[in-house]
Amino acid sequence: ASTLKEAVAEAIPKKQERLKALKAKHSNTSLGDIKLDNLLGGMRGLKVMLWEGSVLDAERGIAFHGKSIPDCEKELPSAKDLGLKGKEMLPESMLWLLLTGEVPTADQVRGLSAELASKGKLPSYVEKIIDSFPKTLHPMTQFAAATAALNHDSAFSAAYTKGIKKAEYWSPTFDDSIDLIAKLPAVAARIYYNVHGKGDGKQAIDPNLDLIGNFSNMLGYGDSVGMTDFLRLYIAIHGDHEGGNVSAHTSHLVGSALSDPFLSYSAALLGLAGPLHGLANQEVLVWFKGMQESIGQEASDQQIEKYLEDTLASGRVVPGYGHAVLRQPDPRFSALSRFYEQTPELRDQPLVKMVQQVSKIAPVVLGRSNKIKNPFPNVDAASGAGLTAYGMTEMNFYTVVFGVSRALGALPNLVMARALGLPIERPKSMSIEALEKSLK
Ligand code: FCX
Repeated sequence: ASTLKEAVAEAIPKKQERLKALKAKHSNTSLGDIKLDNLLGGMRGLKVMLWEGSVLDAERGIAFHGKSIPDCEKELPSAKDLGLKGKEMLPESMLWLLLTGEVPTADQVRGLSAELASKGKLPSYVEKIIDSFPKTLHPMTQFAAATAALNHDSAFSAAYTKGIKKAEYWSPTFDDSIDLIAKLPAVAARIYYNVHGKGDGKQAIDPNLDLIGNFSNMLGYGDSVGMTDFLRLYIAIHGDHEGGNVSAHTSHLVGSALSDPFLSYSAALLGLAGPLHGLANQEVLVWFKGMQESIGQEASDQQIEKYLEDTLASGRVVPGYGHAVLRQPDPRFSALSRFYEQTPELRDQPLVKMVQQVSKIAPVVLGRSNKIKNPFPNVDAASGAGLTAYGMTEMNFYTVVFGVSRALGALPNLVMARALGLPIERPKSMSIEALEKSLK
């Protein structure tokens, strides 16, 4: 296949066959019991959703079609492989892997980058909508609203209105998804310019650059190979984290009503904007700043330990630590830490050093609590420090960068859900009275 769409078209019939075989053999096979604890406990652990891109293991962390982050770093075409400045894997390569299960060639990725560049410019009505937002409106709210507004030109919506057949749903869903992935950097950069005055808010997209090379230019960091490469790694590894997390599940749920990809992903962004999910990367920096003000930049291990204890005693969460599924340090955290250690200009940055120092002390303090199930750092503990070190000090923009990334996982899943004909989601809810009656 020379294009991603052709590769997806080849992958779909094989998946349809495998699903058909599973259904034929196992439609009534149990995947586990539902306990009251599951119902009251945010449905943790219940296997109730099909999600093709990645699987999260509590001990080993994320695997994208079976490939760990270090595997992807080795195998996926990187900036270097495409002759660009930098060396990190490209989010386009990750997108190809997530959609098809295959590692693309450098040429395939080059073609995808060019396609994304050709679709990256915003229609002027969306620019006007973004420009009309008050600067004080949180960038995530702006991001979600602008993303929803892009559905004005949705291919899926138009095709559905015309009466497209169910077997063909995936095709305009794919077209919208690529269109949205191409435009998210421009939406984000326009918001960054309006709120923080950096970059130029215009979209001078270079057709020979990759998605993140162009994103970095639009944000005003294009001259920094370090920042551009950091963003590539950041965006590649934040893309997918199986289906049950709030943003991924939201896009799946909203998409199951056949809302188009722009609406589905806008909803996902609103979930990502919550402090227990994507906003945690902003919260981590707020927490670090508070700590620095309270105990200084060169704090000792004992002072940090005490600060962590005080945070817990005050009833707040320590942002960047804990996870609903993981029971080991997050491999995404480890990947960012490795990047910091291997990058001389970052290694000695105060905030980067603090991230590393806290990541050794916090698991001990959190581990003493008998309720916290995972005392280890998650990705958000590390991500803001690199952005800050490269000059992006505006914490309320960090979740937007996460939001540019999560589309790489959420949108392929919408394409697959439609290719596999998955139905509208409609789990059963229970009232206390209904539970009392049925559990007697
Ligand atoms: N600090 C303090 N308390 C914590 C904690 C933390 N980092 N992590 C968990 N706990 C508490 C929970 O608040 C809960 O307390 P409660 O019983 O009084 O309500 C108890 O420990 C049990 O929670 P647990 O089962 O370990 O964790 P959950 O699955 O309920 O929640 C999150 C998982 C991630 C929400 C939780 O660990 C947390 O709030 N962490 C801080 C916020 C954060 O970093 N979120 C980002 C996660 C992720 F990587 C992402 O989505 O980006």
